[in-house]
Amino acid sequence: MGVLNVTPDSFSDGGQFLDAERAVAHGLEMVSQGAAIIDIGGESTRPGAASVPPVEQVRRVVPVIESLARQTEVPISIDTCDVEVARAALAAGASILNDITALADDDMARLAAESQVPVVLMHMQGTPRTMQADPYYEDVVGEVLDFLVARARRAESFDIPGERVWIDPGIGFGKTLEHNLLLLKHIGRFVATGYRVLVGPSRKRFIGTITGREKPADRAFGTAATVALCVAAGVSIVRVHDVAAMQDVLRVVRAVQECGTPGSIHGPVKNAQ
Ligand code: PMM
Repeated sequence: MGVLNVTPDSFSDGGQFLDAERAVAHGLEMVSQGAAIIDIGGESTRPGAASVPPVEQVRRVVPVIESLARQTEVPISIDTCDVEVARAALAAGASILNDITALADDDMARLAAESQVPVVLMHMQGTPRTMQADPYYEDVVGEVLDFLVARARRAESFDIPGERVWIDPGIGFGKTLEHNLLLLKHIGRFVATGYRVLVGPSRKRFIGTITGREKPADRAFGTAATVALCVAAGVSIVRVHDVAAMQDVLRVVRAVQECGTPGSIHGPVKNAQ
């Protein structure tokens, strides 16, 4: 899943794609690099960010979705927790809902059910404005897992079948460095629920803390490590900025996973140095 933020202030790419034409060009570039989904957002959710009124989000994202949907078959997801934005995005051609509040709003749950689209349920402690103030858990993996399974069951009570529910531990959303690392280390427990798992570690602060890379754009190698771990553990979707680089990571992880299997698409590697 390639990230396309049409915002002036997202932590990694804010301001770069506020112009609709440039946003569309970047979306198409990510498609050409192998993105299987383009995730479009009109509101930054970086720590401390203020919320953006739904009309402004619609103004930012709808022209980009319409244009991309005309030019590519790749599914578009809308990153929003506002039902009005979600409705406008679906009408414009989006076909996946990415809700960082995990369907906190019943109207969003009803919209997901009616429109029969997949929905990403993400865990967050607090709100973007407050979440990094003092995140606290007794058992971060158990609590995030319990929350997501409860929200997935709630989605099913709205007639959203389990196949259309994707769960996401919400890396960086009300989590310390240690919390993020524990969630990644135990991501296999999320996969074991049977729901599809999405993880969004790309260029986030915890990677900068570990590597000393201040600029988000310099965090691709750190991101690659998390993507490799996630894919090896069975995660279905990784939400990333550096699509071409992460596509290489994915190919190599898959080649290792599939080697030695009869009928492997890669075949035997001959004369390897
Ligand atoms: N992270 C961001 C925004 N939206 N959605 C999901 N499902 N999971 C995430 O981890 C996630 C998200 C923040 O990153 P950005 O500012 O680069 O978009």
